[in-house]
Amino acid sequence: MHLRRLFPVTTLLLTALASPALAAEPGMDAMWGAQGVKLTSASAERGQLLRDGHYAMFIHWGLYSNLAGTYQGKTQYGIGEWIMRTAKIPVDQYLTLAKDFNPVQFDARAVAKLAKDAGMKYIVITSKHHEGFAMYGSKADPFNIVDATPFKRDPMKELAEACKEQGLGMGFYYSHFQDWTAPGGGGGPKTGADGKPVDFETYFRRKCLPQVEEITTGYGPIDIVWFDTPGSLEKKYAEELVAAVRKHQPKALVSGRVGHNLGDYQTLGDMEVPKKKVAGLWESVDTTNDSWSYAWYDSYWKGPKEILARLLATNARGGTYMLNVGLRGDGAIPEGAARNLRAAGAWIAKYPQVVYGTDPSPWDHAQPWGDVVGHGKVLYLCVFDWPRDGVLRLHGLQTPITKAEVLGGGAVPFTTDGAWTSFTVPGLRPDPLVSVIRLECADTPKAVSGFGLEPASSLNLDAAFATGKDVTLKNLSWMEKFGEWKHQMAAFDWKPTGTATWTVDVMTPSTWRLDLTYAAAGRTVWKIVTDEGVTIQNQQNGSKIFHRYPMGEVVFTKAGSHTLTVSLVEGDPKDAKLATLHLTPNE
Ligand code: JFZ
Repeated sequence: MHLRRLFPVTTLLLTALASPALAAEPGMDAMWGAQGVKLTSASAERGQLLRDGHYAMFIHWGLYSNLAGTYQGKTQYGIGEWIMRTAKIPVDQYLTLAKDFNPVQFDARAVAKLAKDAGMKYIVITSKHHEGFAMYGSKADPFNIVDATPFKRDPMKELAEACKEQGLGMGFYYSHFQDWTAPGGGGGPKTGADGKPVDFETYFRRKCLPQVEEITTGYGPIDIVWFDTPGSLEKKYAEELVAAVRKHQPKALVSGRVGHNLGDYQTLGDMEVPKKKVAGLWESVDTTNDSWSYAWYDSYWKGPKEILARLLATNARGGTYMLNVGLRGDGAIPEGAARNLRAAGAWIAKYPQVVYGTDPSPWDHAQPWGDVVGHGKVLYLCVFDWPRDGVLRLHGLQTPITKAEVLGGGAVPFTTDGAWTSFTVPGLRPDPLVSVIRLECADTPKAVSGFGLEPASSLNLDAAFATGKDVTLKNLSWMEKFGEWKHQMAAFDWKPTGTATWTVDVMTPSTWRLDLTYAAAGRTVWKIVTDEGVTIQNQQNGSKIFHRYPMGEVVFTKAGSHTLTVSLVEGDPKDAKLATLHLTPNE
């Protein structure tokens, strides 16, 4: 199954969920390769921008932006920068798009100002995407914005200057393997204008390496070269590219997607905010809406609270968050993206210490009400769901607290009882977006792993935290619209004796509604048994896409540690994929 190669080694394809029409299309396979990185002390030093900044702007902008998701009157849903593939545009046709590209609304200062107002610390922009069109004045290849369009300006130069003015870092995305319009490039024409075969070596010498030299010499000091989709690129080419970056920009980071473990840091699967802590230097890349590049129909903008939730969750798991904006074909910033980014940025301006230079959470998972980041002996409890009963409960903090306060507000009284700390908080949330409680601890805070179950919050137990027996637990990645990735850990391939078990520390005897999120081929019967012998068994529907179904009621009669064990009673043991167990207070 050639589509396997689309995925990093750690992920597995849910073939049934990928669009079969697109999956079968030539040129879409072999484009993504496994990645991973080794960290050295030099790369650790270069990583300072990621670690301190924690939040960056990604920009996808190219000829595809001008199509805005439509070709010859037909809208193509899915990531817009792949429209040459999704709409099957022939190379000679694609080349002619340049003459209609005139992004006169582009204002580099406005873009840099937006990033600054959003609270972002650097910008990474597409200098050349898979389409092969250089968004800067390239001497190496005429298919570029200065030589092939009526626009004639070099927007990369303008943006590099604007970033400098705003004190922002700057980096270039460069598609080093895929080039769909240059002979010899990955996924590109196999022959030149004369009809003779052109190999990748020729493409690499003629276009790829010279262009990487150009972007690393013509735009002042840059901070990142963001290579992408190494596909079947040979190691020697990745090595040469890294050497070129090191030579011209010794302080710049090279993204892990350069391939062959040669990058300085790791990028998780697109649009992925991990649920469990990830070690090392890494980033999550995400979009303000669904597509990376501008698409006319794509208005599902993430709101300020969702942006902050994804940013803080990424930081809390140990990473940096890079959030994309697709500039329009006329060069303007889409208003929906700008509005939501500014609103999130206004929050960050109020609480900068909660974002920049923070340490990951001492817990390896999020909290039921939000998330936690640290800084030395300080913890910031970022509360997204303010408690309705005036008590915020925290499970598993092992280090004594010396001081607790609402950030920007008053002191917060608290009591501790075993693994639980209870904070008496104001009845009304202090901040309409995310309220922060600042804790000072006697030492660097430590937490016990494991989940607490307290009366005021729902708890979602992800398969990432389950213990499996005679079942496979694995991270699954699939797309719902083309190129729009979803990621979920799941328990599947159930043996007759297979179980998935979660352990929870129950604060008080209590009753809960229990739901399961799963994917399955059809109707499925699950059984959930607690250590106290409570049994829920129920049949619900199943669909190939993950969906949440009610199962039954569960009672814990005693406080303390309990287990919930799930098994499959009826249903296809290969297709039944269990993702999450949800506990909701029964009120
Ligand atoms: C790549 C590009 O193909 C896409 O157009 C966009 O630029 C995105 C940021 O990067 O897509 C990828 C690359 C890697 C993975 C998934 C999509 N991956 O490793 O899961």
